Amino acid sequence: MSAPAPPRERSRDDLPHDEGAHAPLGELPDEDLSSMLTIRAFESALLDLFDRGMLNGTTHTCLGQEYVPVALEGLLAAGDHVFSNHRGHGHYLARHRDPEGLLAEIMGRRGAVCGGVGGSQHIRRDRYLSTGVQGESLPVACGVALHLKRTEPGALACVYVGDGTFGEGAVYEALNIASLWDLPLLVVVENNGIAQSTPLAANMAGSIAGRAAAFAVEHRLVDTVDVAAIRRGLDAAVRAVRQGRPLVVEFATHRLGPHSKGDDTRSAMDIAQARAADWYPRYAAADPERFARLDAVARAHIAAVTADVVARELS
Ligand SMILES: Cc1ncc(C[n+]2csc(CCOP(=O)(O)OP(=O)(O)O)c2C)c(N)n1
Ligand SMILES: [Mg+2]
Repeated sequence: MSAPAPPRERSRDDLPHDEGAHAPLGELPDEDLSSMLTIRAFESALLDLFDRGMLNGTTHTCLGQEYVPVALEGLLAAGDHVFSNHRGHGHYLARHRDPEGLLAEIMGRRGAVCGGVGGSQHIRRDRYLSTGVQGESLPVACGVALHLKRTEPGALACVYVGDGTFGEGAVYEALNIASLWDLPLLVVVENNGIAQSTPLAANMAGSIAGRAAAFAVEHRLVDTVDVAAIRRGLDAAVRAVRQGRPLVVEFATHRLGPHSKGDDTRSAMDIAQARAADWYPRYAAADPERFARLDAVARAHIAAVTADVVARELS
């Protein structure tokens, strides 16, 4: 008996890809644009709090990548599980829309989501769990996906990982089992081309697509910031995940800021490229009046949340 053929490697043609900064964007409800703007305002506020010496430790912002969890949120159901990583503020805010609880968590103030003991990277709320340990969530998500398959068919486990995390062995054990057991596992790779200070080209032989194919797992590449197009393009594949066809979705994305604080080793050209790919000016240009209105609301909301949380007692 011959082995089943692995799925073909997906090309950039599988989903609408970026036609450039002036291509028209698909219709996006206010709610989704507000979600992206809230994440940006939240992380900008965090950086400001750091500058004022009001936060301890470090932070890993997702500035530039906010559209990824917002796009996913439109494809996820309430009963799905979401597993996040060290760069998880956007994942949490897209899922729970709770800047207050998250900021209180980061600052260890009253009202914190996890009593202030988890901080930015270790959050658990309902079916949402994050970890700062790279790759740790993949095997855990596999177990959850198996449980969902048995007890809540149609629900899935979604895991966010970075490109660098694709170097962790646990990722491959998880892909192997997910494929073998037809688990409803959705792996979202935020490929920003760098892991801390190591560019992708220096740490990955082959490709993310090729590695998924090695386990007969479907792979899709998303190379656009157009949230409506992303959702349209992924809809059928995410439905298939719910029926037990695991999927790796690779977002070609960019982080605007450093890895965490003060550790940006990228060249000026790389940083300029990340800025040029930013969704924010693109959405601003697409509908200036609506964008300015929603952005002002998001900033005012985060400013009010910040003033409130900062004034609270420690948790
Ligand atoms: C097991 C483990 N090794 C190392 C680290 C330190 N570390 C935190 S994030 C990171 C790089 C992650 O890169 P990537 O997966 O590409 O995600 P990105 O930061 O680009 O979002 C490293 C090495 C860690 N948290 N866990
Ligand atoms: Mg990375």
